[in-house]
Amino acid sequence: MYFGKIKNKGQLERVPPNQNITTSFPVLHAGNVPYYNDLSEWKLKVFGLVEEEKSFSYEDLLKWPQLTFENDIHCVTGWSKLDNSWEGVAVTELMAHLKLKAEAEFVILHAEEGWTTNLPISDFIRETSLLAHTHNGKPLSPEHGWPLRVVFPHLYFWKSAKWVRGIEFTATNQPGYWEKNGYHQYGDPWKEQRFTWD
Ligand SMILES: Nc1nc2c(c(=O)[nH]1)N[C@H]1C(S)=C(S)[C@@H](COP(=O)(O)O)O[C@H]1N2
Ligand SMILES: [Mo]
Repeated sequence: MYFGKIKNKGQLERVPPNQNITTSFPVLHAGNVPYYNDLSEWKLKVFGLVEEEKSFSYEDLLKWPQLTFENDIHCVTGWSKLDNSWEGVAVTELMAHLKLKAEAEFVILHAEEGWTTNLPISDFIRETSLLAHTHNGKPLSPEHGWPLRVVFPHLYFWKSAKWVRGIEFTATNQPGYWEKNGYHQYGDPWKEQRFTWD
């Protein structure tokens, strides 16, 4: 992996503590990469503490406004990648199609093969949160989360679930896959919340 040098103060201010800039795009995950021949069977399920559980097809999502977000991503293993452009559906758009129950406080993202990650609803619904299908002008590769991944630029990148298939709203914070295996429940890169004890 190539670690570039920080080029100027502007970049330095954008890189959280103990992170190095990379210009490559590393692939990191547990389990297998899913491949799809077609997306006619694909659904994004929304369930848990919502007034009405819903299931969205890929076509449904493509009918909503498609936005492009520019951001930096920070992996807990120490690399940061600046100036990404992601295209997809804003989480705020998804939320406009849902009604949460009053007790809902947290989100569990469910990906292929039962992989999960957790975060507070207040972080999930930020204006910067995206359901992405495109990175730097190209459809996501299977390795990077095709057909749909979440992108939360303000948290370590492990929260940005690839191959997302379910969004569950809960009353309590329930640790996901990495959070059960020693990673922080929240994961703020600016506070270096890498591990459970940070
Ligand atoms: N479904 C799923 N999403 C996942 C993971 C995973 O194991 N499964 N790993 C996370 C981790 S630890 C990181 S660092 C990023 C890596 O994304 P990338 O491979 O596109 O760089 O995906 C996150 N999303
Ligand atoms: Mo990671």
